[in-house]
Amino acid sequence: MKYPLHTLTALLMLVLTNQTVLAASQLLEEITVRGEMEPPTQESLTVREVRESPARDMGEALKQIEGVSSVRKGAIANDVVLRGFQKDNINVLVDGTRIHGACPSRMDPPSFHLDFAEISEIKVLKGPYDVSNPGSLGGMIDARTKQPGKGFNSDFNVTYGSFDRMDGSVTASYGNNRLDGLLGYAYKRSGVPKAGNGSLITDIYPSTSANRYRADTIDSRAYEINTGWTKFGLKPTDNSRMEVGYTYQDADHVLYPYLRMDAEYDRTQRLNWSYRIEKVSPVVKEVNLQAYWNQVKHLMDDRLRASSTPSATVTRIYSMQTDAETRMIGLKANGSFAVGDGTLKSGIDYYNRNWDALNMRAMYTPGQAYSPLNMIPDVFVDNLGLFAEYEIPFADKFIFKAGLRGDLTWIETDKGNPLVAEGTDTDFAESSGNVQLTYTPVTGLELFTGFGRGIRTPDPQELYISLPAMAPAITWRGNPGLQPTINYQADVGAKYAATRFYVNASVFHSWLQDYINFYSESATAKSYQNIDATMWGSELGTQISLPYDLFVKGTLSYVEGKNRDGNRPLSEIPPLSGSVGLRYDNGTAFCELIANMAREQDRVDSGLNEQRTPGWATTDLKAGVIYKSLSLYAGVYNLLDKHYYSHLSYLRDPFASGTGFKVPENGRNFYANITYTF
Ligand SMILES: [Cu+2]
Repeated sequence: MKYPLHTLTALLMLVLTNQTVLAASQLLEEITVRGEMEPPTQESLTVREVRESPARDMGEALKQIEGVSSVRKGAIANDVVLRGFQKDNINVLVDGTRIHGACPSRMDPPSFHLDFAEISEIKVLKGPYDVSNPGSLGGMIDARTKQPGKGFNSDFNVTYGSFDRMDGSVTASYGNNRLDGLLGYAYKRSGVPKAGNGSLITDIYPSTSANRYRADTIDSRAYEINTGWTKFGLKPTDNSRMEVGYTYQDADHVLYPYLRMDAEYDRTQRLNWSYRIEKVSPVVKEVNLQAYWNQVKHLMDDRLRASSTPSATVTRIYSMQTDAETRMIGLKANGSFAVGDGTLKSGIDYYNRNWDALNMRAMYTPGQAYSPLNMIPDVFVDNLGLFAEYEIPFADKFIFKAGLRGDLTWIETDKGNPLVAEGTDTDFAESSGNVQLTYTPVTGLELFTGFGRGIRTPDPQELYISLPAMAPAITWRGNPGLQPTINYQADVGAKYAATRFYVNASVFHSWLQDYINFYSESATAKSYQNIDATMWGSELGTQISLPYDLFVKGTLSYVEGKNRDGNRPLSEIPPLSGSVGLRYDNGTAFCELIANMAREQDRVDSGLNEQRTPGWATTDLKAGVIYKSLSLYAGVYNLLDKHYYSHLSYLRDPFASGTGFKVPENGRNFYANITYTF
């Protein structure tokens, strides 16, 4: 074992994380895959890492990856942030399909609409290097669902933990050479977690706030989610496969202390059909066809808050409610072809997204209580895109890759609201592209450089949302004149991999033209504007296998954003953070100690009255045994019961009910998991 010791020592001093595995050999395989198979701009999370962690959703689980953070709004439904890029600045996909939440306040981000038990792997691509999907401006996250294996397989998985949290799932599958099928069901629920100071995370408002939870609801169930799914596969020939999958998810009574309302329900359906044929001819390497549909129905109101207390004006069980729905239809066709010494991948894709949100408030229009308002005025977005990407190795040590993509986008309102008339339309024609060069001077060392232009169009909310309020309450409105954001980004990365470890370092710089920024339009209105902005950041990651069955994993992430027009920091940028984990794993038993830390975030957007967030450090401990097809894990997270906040969970207008109310992270929490595979 030859390690460049000086490098490692430096890394270990800097970094830290968690991570884990069922068997030492599996861990080594992960190290190999990450070290040798993944390009420096790509990261992944395996099913093992998801299972061992007490993460309640994908947003929380992905925080294990350097460069990824999340926005906490409650006990669940964490929104993924990649290198400071969030919401529509990144693509979060499921098996390559687009899914958007229905809630205008992102109670249900894309990653909320699937269960862990459906997932086999999550791929994270950083930077504007994905041309096969529209809108991968800052990066792309794709959750791949499990495929049925050969023969009969099933597994049973249950986790129980602090705050009466329970997660359970059962999957069963059968497959032969021609046909396969899979069935799965998952259930999760939790009470309201407590923060490190012993208070419920719902208990963050003063007793005078209208947004405080009512005495009988403050400790009610934090969420309850049932998910069922099925998948069928057919292999007409040895080199082709057709697949159809369907998922139904019903989330009930989901609390969002970050916001002024809670979700009564959030019901999702996902349907995905795909056909793939490989090795058609020496020239045609692969052809993929895909068609998908999904729908989310979301109802939220304030019935659990003091603001719904009956009065002369509040005559229903709520004082405010939003009934929202979104639908997506998508088609994709692409292929890979041998051209010269390289591979050409090219394709066409189309999607149609509809988004409608109806808001009703007791006091919005005096004399007309609960008059309906088209908060998001039934907006249709059509997008048609074409792309081509060519990859060619040359001179033994180099790989050159270049991609180009063109998109046409049409957006139209089917209803009107105080901001925009029915039938208003806008369209965009944009192109994106990138060049990437990978150099392997010696085996194991990979140097990467890339430059890209990424595009994303304004979304229906940023363009057309309208939520008027009587001063001093804040009006929230879109900006129908918004232009698409263009990201010119440069990346440099280096990865060194040997059989027992890898180190990956990357730096990026983004010049953002027409970045869509949330801002204070006036003392009583918040809206969106195009600004010039820059972002830069760096990540470091490593996984090392040491003697005596010991493993070390570390991550370090930093990003900085600047509003160049306003000459101040961009809002909602995560602070410097990192983790380091030490693990003993002999293949049948493991034990892991993880330290996580974040520095204070003092780069805040004064224009939004954003507040500083102090730094913090927490410790997690977990252990497990594997006996044949049974595995048992148990752990305690936030061992020292620290009371702390993630900077991204700061409550901002138009929802802030004052300054300084934040949703704290969970205090000390225990969990135990049993998985049985047969
Ligand atoms: Cu909502």
